[in-house]
This record gives sequence, C-alpha cells and structure tokens, in this order.
Amino acid sequence: MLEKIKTMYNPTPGMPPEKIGPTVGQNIGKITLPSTELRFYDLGGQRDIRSIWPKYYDECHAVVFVVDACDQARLTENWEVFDEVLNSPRLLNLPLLLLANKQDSPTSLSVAEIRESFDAWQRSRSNRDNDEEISAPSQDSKQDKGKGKAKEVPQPQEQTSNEPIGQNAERAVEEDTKWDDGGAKDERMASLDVMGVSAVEGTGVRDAVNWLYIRVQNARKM
Ligand SMILES: Nc1nc2c(ncn2[C@@H]2O[C@H](COP(=O)(O)OP(=O)(O)OP(=O)(O)O)[C@@H](O)[C@H]2O)c(=O)[nH]1
Ligand SMILES: [Mg+2]
Repeated sequence: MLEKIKTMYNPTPGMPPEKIGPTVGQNIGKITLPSTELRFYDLGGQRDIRSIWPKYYDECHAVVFVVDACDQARLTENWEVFDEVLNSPRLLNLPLLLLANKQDSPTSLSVAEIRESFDAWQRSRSNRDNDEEISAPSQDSKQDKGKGKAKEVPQPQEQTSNEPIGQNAERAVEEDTKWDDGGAKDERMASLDVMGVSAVEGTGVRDAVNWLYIRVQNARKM
C-alpha cells in the first residue's frame, strides 16, 4: 500500500508489488501535499513484529489499519488485533481509518462485508463475555463492584454512553464502570471509517490519502 502511495504521489515510483516482501520492522515513506507533508510508517503485520507498534503510538497523528479483505480465515485474528489498536488509550483521539485491501480480487469482501464481519465479531465477543460473567463472576469483578474504577479489560460494546441509568442500583454501579471507557469506544466505533482499496491497482488510494490529509489538517486546527 505504501509503495503504491509513493508511486502515485512522488516523482520516484515505489517498489512494484511483485518485488515487495513481508515488512520486517518498518518501511518509511513521505509525500508532499499542499501545505502538508505526510510521513508514513508502514509497520509489519506479522505476529512477532506487532510488538513494535506501540513504540510509534506517541508520535503518530493518524492510524491506518490495512486488512486483507481476501483472507477470511484470518479475520478473527485480524479483529482481535484491530480491536487492541482501536482501544489503545494513546490512539483514542487520533483519526483511525480501516482499509479493506485487495478490492481488485473477485474473492475480496466488500467494505460493507468487512464492517459487518467486525460488528459480528464484536457481538460474539460481547455475548461470550456476558456469558462468562453470568456463569462464573470473577473475583475481580466482585471486587470492582462499587469502586467506580474503570476496568482495563475490553468491555462489551453494546452499551451506549447516554443510556439511562437502570433502576437496579447495584447494576448501575457495575455498569457505570463500563461506561467510563465504553463511551469513548462506542463513539470511536460510530465514527470509524472503512474504505475499500487495491494496493495493486491503486483504486481507492487517493480517497484514503485525501481522508488522511483532511483529518490530520483538522486535528491540527483543534
Ligand atoms: N490482489 C491483490 N494482492 C495484493 C494487494 N496488495 C497486496 N497484495 C498481495 O498480498 C501479498 C502480501 O502483500 P504485502 O504488501 O506484503 O502485505 P503486508 O500487509 O504489507 O504484509 P506485512 O508486510 O507482512 O505486514 C503479496 O503477495 C501482494 O502481492 C492488492 O491490492 N490486491
Ligand atoms: Mg508490508
């Protein structure tokens, strides 16, 4: 993807797709747009390499998460990783764009299907968490009750931040701890942008770069 961006925006083209191997560490790229320079840090997605991602969190101004929309077998793993990124406190206020790559392929999922896949994954995790809590309340959750402390584990996403407080006071206290961080996450989900691209053919790439350009500019003004 980054090599395609370089090819489309820079006088010197990026590497052609057939020459690109898996990214080990980082691949850097820079493009110049009116009154802005965008610097890209393409970080390898392999399991062992993901541990370097957080080292970049303090420095970046936006996050682009590229998913292989053809690789349905790895979507669950993909969503687990994406969810961590989505909920990283240091990234919480940054523009976040999800790109469904390989739209040129007949087997790729569309943007709508990718969105639905993530929603479905969230729903199933949410149901699983609820089931676990009902069948075996952990010592932690008992201790947390009433302390008003935000939990560090991901919380079910179905709560909306403006849901009225329930009649049951005990439940309300428990739920309150979830809303502390759940509200920000819900807002993030509601505003999550997903775009389809093809790093090989270049479709959607300009839209994605424009999105970044506008979002980074707007964030600067704030
Ligand atoms: N059809 C199609 N294949 C693509 C596209 N983008 C990448 N590929 C292929 O997918 C494979 C992986 O591509 P990479 O660009 O190395 O993927 P990556 O996400 O950067 O992988 P890491 O560097 O390991 O994180 C290669 O065989 C690419 O040729 C695309 O838009 N369409
Ligand atoms: Mg790569």
